[in-house]
Amino acid sequence: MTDPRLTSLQTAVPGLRLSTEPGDLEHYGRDWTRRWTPAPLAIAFPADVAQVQAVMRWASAQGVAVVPSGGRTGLSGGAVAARGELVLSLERMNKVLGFDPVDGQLTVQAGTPLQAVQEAAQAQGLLYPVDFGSRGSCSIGGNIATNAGGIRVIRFGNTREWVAGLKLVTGTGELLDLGRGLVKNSSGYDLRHLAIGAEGTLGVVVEATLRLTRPLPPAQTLLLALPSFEALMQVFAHFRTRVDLQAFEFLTDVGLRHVRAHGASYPFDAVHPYYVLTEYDAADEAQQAAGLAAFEHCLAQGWVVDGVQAASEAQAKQLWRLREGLTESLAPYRPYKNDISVRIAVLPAFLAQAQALLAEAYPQFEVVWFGHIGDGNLHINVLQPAGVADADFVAQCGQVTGLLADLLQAHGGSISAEHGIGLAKKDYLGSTRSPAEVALMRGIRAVMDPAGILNPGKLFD
Ligand code: 2HG
Ligand code: ZN
Repeated sequence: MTDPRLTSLQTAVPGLRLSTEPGDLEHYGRDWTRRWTPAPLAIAFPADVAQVQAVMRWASAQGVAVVPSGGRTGLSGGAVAARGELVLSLERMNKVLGFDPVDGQLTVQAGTPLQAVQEAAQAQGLLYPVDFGSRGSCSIGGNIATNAGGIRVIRFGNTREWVAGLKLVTGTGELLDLGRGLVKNSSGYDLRHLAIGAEGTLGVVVEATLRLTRPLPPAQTLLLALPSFEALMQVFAHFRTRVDLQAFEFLTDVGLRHVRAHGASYPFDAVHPYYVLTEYDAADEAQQAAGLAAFEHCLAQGWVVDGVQAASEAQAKQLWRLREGLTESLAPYRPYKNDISVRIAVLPAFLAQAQALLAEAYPQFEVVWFGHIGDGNLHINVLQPAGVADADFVAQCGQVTGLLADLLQAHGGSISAEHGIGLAKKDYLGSTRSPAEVALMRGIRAVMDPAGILNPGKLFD
């Protein structure tokens, strides 16, 4: 029998597409974490902003919790619906609405996949520079909700830097037109930036106006093999001052083993403890020579023991697979993820302590480190061994995360660099944000969502 709330929703929003198909509940109720059992009330697929507003007005009147939903590639449970929520999928709102050649700004609906945004920019001879492995599946609305980072932050910053305008539907169904593409606007609080990274707790992102930039110059892609983490920091310090970096990513032999087992090809004969995948501007001979000189210097210092330059775009893609294939290759182990950041200057000191902590805490678990070293952002994936029960594994990892959170606090770092707090990290929010900050966040949330229906239980309770 149909839930009477859905009959009421259908009456309140005529023409709204709704699904209660078991396959849809399962699919739209989860994200890439695979840790919570999906149990949404139903999935709503609004066709336009007016329908989103009508759904939110209805939900706030009825007290029904709503989970805004993009590509659900999140890794913190921010888009999980495990408690009878209505999932509000932006998937049908996936159109590029327009491009202004004078402003160089692209306006898209929130459900547009990141890759489609990048392609629309490219079609205008420009670049939307935020980029990461899930580009084909994630949506721009989700990117905005988590202030997503990725592999080009070192050059271009996070999603936040590129959002010139944002349309947001609040918990009461009000439509806010924030920023409006203005370059200058000194007229009080910039609510746009509150919504960015709010994980759908302050409103539903329905439309974004994005800044674009000039395409990147031709790059040299280089995979380096390194003997130690100390060498990694030396190589980074050397390269960043001699070339214009487009990316500087690292992984270890442990991650390499998984990604190779998953089909990525490996260019070296021997296996090494650390790897860097870097890209830097190589538009002319001078830039190419600077890159080569940096490489040779690192080799001479013993910071690098081997290296391979991509000779073609196809080879560059192969090298990138070693880094971008990591998340997928680890997924079968249902890893417990930490996504942490510290200031780059603090990284060596923090890492020495963090590595010691994790080695002691997880002697029996496999731990895979990788990430965006140039942003001070490390990803730690703890693999769940066969035979260890879910609850035991999560409890143990949660306890270690508490210790890691203390260490991060001591070093002024963050418990979530780019994946968001969601459900997974909310117990540790206090290590990164002060009680006064959290109290203010609660107050802001209560103002923008007085009925408490927007993604409840996410970020904080
Ligand atoms: C990446 O950098 C993503 O590849 C995912 O942020 C990280 O799977 C992870 O832990
Ligand atoms: Zn990342």
